[in-house]
Amino acid sequence: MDFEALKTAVQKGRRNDVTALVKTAIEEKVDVNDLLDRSMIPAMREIGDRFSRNEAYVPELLVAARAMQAGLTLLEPLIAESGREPRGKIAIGTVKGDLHDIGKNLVAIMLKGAGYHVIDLGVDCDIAKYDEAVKNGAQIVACSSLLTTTMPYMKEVVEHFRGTPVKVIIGGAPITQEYANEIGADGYSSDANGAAKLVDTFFA
Ligand code: B1M
Repeated sequence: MDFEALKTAVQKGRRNDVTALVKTAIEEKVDVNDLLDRSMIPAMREIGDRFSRNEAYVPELLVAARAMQAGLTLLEPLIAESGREPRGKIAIGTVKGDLHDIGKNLVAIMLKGAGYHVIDLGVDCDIAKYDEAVKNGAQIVACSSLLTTTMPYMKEVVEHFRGTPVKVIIGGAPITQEYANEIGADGYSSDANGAAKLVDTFFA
């Protein structure tokens, strides 16, 4: 199995190549963990790092994510059979009153790419939605906001989960580390790849 070829195909967003390589790997009974850990997850990490350094842009991240998803769809039954446990369960949603979801979707993609089980709550999420996800096992709640008018809702979410084991992390264009500190959030990231790295710190 050519792990480098698969990695490159994911990074370049060559969905058909990814599909063909993963199908061949399945036929050759390559270990699904090797496919993920030696090829596909590092591919997403590297493009995420380039995105963080402004060396790759949203469209490149999106095509890579689409190619990654094509591979993951083929691997899903094998992942289930292999008993591979997700690294943790993360609920993500854009906060109440806010309908922007492009950044939130990128964060969800990077988290999935990093091996987490992601519960995507969509947009306009109130506390009840985050709560429901926590009842379904989410250990971390990730909130996204793009509007200065919806930022304050993050404070309500943070206060709601204060004193519980649930960690609340936040991000979005108007959000800063200072704001995260001010409202007592457990973490902040300015971009999607950073969000995956931030989540890693809770499971280290
Ligand atoms: Co809206 N919009 N919009 N909009 N929109 C902004 C945000 C705005 C800055 C434009 C402007 O005026 N210059 C402005 C907000 C101003 C402010 O609050 N001060 C604005 C406005 C005012 C509005 C409306 C109110 C307009 C109106 O109707 N009058 C309205 C609000 C609707 C609502 O939400 N209730 C509105 C609507 C829309 C569209 C529907 C048309 C569309 C959204 C489509 C969609 O998301 N499906 C839209 C868009 C596209 C934008 C802009 C142009 C682009 C946003 C975007 O997708 N960026 C935006 C202007 C801009 O940002 N230049 C704007 C790309 C995306 C990859 O970046 O979301 O920042 P971003 O995500 C990043 C990071 O922030 C981070 O990671 C991502 C990847 O690196 N991140 C996280 C995000 N979430 C995270 C969560 C984490 C961690 C990191 O958790 C831990």
